[in-house]
Amino acid sequence: MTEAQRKVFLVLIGFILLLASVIGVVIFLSRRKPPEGDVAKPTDPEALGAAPAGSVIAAPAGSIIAAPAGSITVAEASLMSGGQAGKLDDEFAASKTLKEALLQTEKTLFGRIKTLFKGGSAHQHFEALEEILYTSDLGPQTVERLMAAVKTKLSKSEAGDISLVKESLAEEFKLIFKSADVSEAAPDQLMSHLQLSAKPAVWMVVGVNGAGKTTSIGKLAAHLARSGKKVLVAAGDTFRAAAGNQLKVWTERAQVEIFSPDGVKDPSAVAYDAIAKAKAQGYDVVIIDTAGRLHTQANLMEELKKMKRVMGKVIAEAPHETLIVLDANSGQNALLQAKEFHQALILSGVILTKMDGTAKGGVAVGIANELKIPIRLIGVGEKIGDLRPFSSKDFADSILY
Ligand SMILES: Nc1nc2c(ncn2[C@@H]2O[C@H](COP(=O)(O)OP(=O)(O)O)[C@@H](O)[C@H]2O)c(=O)[nH]1
Ligand SMILES: [Mg+2]
Repeated sequence: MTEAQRKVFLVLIGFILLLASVIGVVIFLSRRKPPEGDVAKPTDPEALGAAPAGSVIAAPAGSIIAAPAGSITVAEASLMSGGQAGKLDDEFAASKTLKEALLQTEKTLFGRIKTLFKGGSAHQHFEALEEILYTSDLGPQTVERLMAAVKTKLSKSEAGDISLVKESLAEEFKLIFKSADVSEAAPDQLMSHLQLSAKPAVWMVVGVNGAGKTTSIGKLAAHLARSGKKVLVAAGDTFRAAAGNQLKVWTERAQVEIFSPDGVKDPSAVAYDAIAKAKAQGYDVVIIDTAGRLHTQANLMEELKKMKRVMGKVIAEAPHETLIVLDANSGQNALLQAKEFHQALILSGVILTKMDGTAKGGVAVGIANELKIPIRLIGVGEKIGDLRPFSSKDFADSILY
């Protein structure tokens, strides 16, 4: 090897070594764990499992039901890295106004009355008005009452203009809701008409499957927790295996505690133990979820009656509220359900859900008129903030004016 060849060889070796060390440094840097605080969004479930108890899992609306047991979506995971509270606040804030939520009712029921009376006098359209009311989920008894009121009002007027019809309907609604003890509540007074004075206050939530019990409990629990109450939610729907998981996700979103003992199939036992725990540990409110269906429909009412009796063994006055959840879209069926549950359990109030859907809303008037059970809350969507206090004045205003 000549001197020149030797030099070229050495330079080549030097270059290769330099290249190797540069590659080494690059690999080292790329594999190095980023410093703390740089980790933006943990996405693997293991990491999330280590999240502190009670951390919020705010899933997008609708994803709750579909999520397999214990799983956490990427969207949920991204929230775990911080900003949960902000997201929860967003959910509360982003909700519809009552007027927006009742848009469907306005379109289907009273919107039709408005167009009906665009021309001519109310006298001419009397039959058409009756037909509209009959198809608005009010129930025959309530339609008759309303028609009688309209008739009386119109008998005093030759012209019979639309404002008289509205006036008489509004007045009659007011009377009906008053007789059912529906009180006025400001939009921010969600709980003002629910029993909260006892400690713990025990609320039993009943209704058929799919009505929105679990969802409404989640929303209620979130509002209560937000106002500083210590809340325990009992998983009393032991019939459906998925029910417990769904409730768990909701309680995590609401940042409240769930009582769901493993392997306990007797809903009365769950209710009893939950109330006993709440009493011993200073909880403010216990909300008890229940099944909408058992193996046979006939047994459901007996089971619920038993649950109610058993609750009274821990706290004599419990449950302080027996709330039925009704899907407003189920029309006259909702009225029948309310009747059946009321007969068995003596209901204290109604939560009318899915008013954001194609609900005609008339069922609220029908229930108040026939059963004298107050409508307390309405569900206007699937988000945590989509729960509104029912206000008879707002209800009448938003559909008549
Ligand atoms: N749009 C809308 N959907 C609702 C409302 N309340 C409940 N839901 C939906 O109705 C379905 C049944 O609700 P769930 O709480 O499981 O009913 P449960 O069987 O009575 O416990 C779910 O898909 C909910 O997201 C509401 O106010 N508006
Ligand atoms: Mg449920």
